[in-house]
Formats: sequence, structure tokens, C-alpha cells
Amino acid sequence: EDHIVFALAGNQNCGKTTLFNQLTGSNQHVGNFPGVTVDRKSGMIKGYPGTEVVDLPGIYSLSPYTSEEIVSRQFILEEKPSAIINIIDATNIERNLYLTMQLLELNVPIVIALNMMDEMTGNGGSVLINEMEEILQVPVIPTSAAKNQGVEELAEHAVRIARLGETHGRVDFCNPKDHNGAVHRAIHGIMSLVGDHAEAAGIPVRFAVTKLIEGDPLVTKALALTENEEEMVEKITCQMEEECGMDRSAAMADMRYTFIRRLCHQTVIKPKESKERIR
Ligand code: GDP
Ligand code: K
Ligand code: MG
Repeated sequence: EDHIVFALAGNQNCGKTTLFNQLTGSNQHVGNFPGVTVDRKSGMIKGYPGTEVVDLPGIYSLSPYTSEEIVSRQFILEEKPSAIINIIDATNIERNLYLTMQLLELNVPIVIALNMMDEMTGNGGSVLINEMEEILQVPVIPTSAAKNQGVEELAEHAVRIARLGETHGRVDFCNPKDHNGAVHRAIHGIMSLVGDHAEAAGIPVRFAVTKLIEGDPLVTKALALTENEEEMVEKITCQMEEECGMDRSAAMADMRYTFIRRLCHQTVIKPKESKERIR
């Protein structure tokens, strides 16, 4: 009865097409996203009638600067999929998690497919899956899409979180102890200023705030702030820049990478350091 739609999101080359093919088998449909020439491939997850997984273009960020990024954002914000399957290349985990940080701001249930695990473990690396799940508050399923390993477990988890509508616990990626608290103060200040606008526009507030700080023109327009509120946002943002010594884009990137570095330090044993590592 219910139609469950999944967005499959990840960086280029993380194995998205391979995973999509494993999940859907030969049952696929190719069209276009509205207004652009980016392919819209979708298909039913094998064994789960009433499901549809949409293969989003490979992206590194949810910025509004390429048609791939805009298409992915619009799909998630406007078509409101039941859940996101976020595929990550385990051999390039820090870079891949940069997108995850932004997807986690979206108030949509997420399951992470930690792909290329065969390559990662083949070189002596490993990931502490339970610890990673606990820190991110989302299910993390190790997969090797090219070997069809972990794919059924991933499908099970994806369908379960979509049916439950389970959004992850609210993880605050911004630690008040970093950047002398400047970034944390700015985020929370702007959050209380624009919260009602974000709700009215149907944009998750946390996503709205980080994008507003980054100067994202699409989010800025959609929020329809008053002139006075826009001035306040600018003032708070300038103060943040002064206090943390970084420009606004660098401050947001640094917030995400600081969280990612800590997460990886606690959960990832890289191939070359696996022997001598002490926790
Ligand atoms: P996409 O750009 O994200 O769609 O990535 P592809 O699905 O095209 O995969 C990129 C390359 O990685 C291909 O050569 C795949 O065969 C390979 N690949 C995909 N998944 C895995 C995996 O789990 N393990 C390994 N070793 N290779 C994989
Ligand atoms: K590869
Ligand atoms: Mg592909």
C-alpha cells in the first residue's frame, strides 16, 4: 500500500551504481530530473514490493553550485524520500563523510552503507561499526557492493528505518569547545532567529542555518527573512568570522572536518596503522 522511496546518495566512485544494480537487479527505469539533463535512475529493491530507490548523482557536498548538487538537494527537500541510503567509500572515509554531515542535518531517516569494505579489510584496516553507529546515531552497514556482500542486510535496515520513519537522534556536530565557542554561538544564535522561517519553508532548521552562514543563495531566498533578520544573520556571521579567525565557508568546513576527524580517530583503524595502533 505505502510507497517507500529511498534516495541513494554518495560521492562519485564510491560504488553507487554497483550498489544500485545489486539492490534493484534488472528492474530499473531511467528518466530525467525536472529541468536538467541529469539521469534519474530508479528501481524497486529486490524482494521489497512497493519500494523505489532513486540513484542521485554523485556529489561531494550539498552546495547549490552544480546541477548535480541542486538536483540532489531538491529531490531530498521537495520530493521528501522516506529515507536516505548514504553510501560511503570506506577507503576514503574522511572525504566521503563530508556529505554525510550535511545529509544528517536533513531530518530524514538515514542508513549508511560503508562500502569497499573488502578493500579496506584486505589491506588490514577495520572500522568499529558499533562505535560509529553510536556516535552518528544511524545504522552503519558494512558492504562490498562489487561482491554483493552486506547488500541484503542493508536493504533490510533501509526498509525498517523507512517504515518506522526513524530519524536519528539529534547529534550536535558543533562542539562548543572548538573555535572558542564562536561557531557554536553563531549556529545557535541564527537557529533561534530563523527557526520559524525554516519551518514555514519546510527546510530543516539545522541545514538552513549552516547553508545561511555559507551564503547559500537558494536557502537565503527560500527563507524569506525580513531585512532586519538578514542584517542580524550577517552581523552574527561577521562576529563568528572575527572570533574564530576563519571566513564563513572555512568555518563551516572546519566544523564538519573537526567532527569527522574525531569520529575517525575513535572508530577507524587505517590499513597502514592497524598493527601499532593503541586505543
Ligand atoms: P559510482 O561512481 O559511485 O557509481 O561507482 P561505481 O559503482 O561505478 O564503482 C566504481 C568502481 O568501484 C568500479 O570499478 C566498481 O567495480 C568498484 N566497486 C564498487 N563497489 C566495490 C566494492 O565494494 N569493493 C571493491 N573492491 N570495488 C568496488
Ligand atoms: K576503486
Ligand atoms: Mg555511478
